[in-house]
Amino acid sequence: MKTLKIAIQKSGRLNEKSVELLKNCGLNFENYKSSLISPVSNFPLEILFLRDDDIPEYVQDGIADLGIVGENVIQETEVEVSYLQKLGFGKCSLKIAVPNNNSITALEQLNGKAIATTYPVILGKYLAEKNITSDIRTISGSVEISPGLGLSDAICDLVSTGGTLKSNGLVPFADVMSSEAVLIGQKGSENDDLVQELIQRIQSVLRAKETKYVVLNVERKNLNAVTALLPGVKSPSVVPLAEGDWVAVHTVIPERDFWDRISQLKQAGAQGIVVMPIEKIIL
Ligand code: PRT
Ligand code: ZN
Repeated sequence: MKTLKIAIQKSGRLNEKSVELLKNCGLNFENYKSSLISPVSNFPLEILFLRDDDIPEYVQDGIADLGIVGENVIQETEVEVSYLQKLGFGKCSLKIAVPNNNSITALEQLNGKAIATTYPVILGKYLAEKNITSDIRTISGSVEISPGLGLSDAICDLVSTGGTLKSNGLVPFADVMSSEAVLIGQKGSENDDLVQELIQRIQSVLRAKETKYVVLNVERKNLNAVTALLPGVKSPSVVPLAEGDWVAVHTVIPERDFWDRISQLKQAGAQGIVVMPIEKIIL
């Protein structure tokens, strides 16, 4: 039987979440820091641990069938791969930032200015689209210190909390792209049954993460008011309680409007609300 290969980051910001996602998909594998390849014992899959920069090309060239990597790296390496699934972690944005004592307020003022970055391809396309001609200086790291050293007038780098920019006296000036970790596959791999099976497992884990399982008690006379607030996977389950007029309602609600929903439910007469994490939702 065919064995798939999935490439994930060996160490760094995406490693832990990538391993966690695959483990939550029920895949059994060892995660030794020293290993470069780890077989999965209960699915025809091998995990390759690589530098993130190498992952897009490995997938494009078929050395790995699948990969988990930031969209920023995929776009910078300009590979031909299929985007299979956004994964909701590793979120950041690629921004142009300038020193906070700088007078640059409009994009056109970047004409003729030096911008240091590790993302020359993405930045080059962005500036070309805006008809701006800057001097793009490609450096391999610590981009944020280059204006202070007099090496550039601006930088273009990834930002998540903004702390690095701030502590280097820089302010974000323009959003070039937003990025998150994605599952990519070799072109056409989406038609493979095993790949489909894995995508479905990943989707069931992601869906579960976005929702909470809620059990609550309500008096029958308030049931309609309470169920009107509950979406459920289809509709909520209603279970009679031993005590006469009361029922227990079981349902799932989206994590994002969780606290709003809970207070609305209480107002509508819900009591004894128990909220639990969900492991998987298989539709
Ligand atoms: O060793 P390897 O080559 O595999 O890893 P790497 O060092 O190239 O990448 P790594 O582990 O730093 O990041 C992997 C991926 O995480 C990136 O390609 C992005 O898709 C994603 N990601 C999410 C980030 C950030 N957030 C991020 N904040 N990657 C880098 N940063 C850096 C940024 O470059 C800057 O130096 O963090 C600093 C800014 O962070 P804040 O929080 O101060 O804004
Ligand atoms: Zn890297």
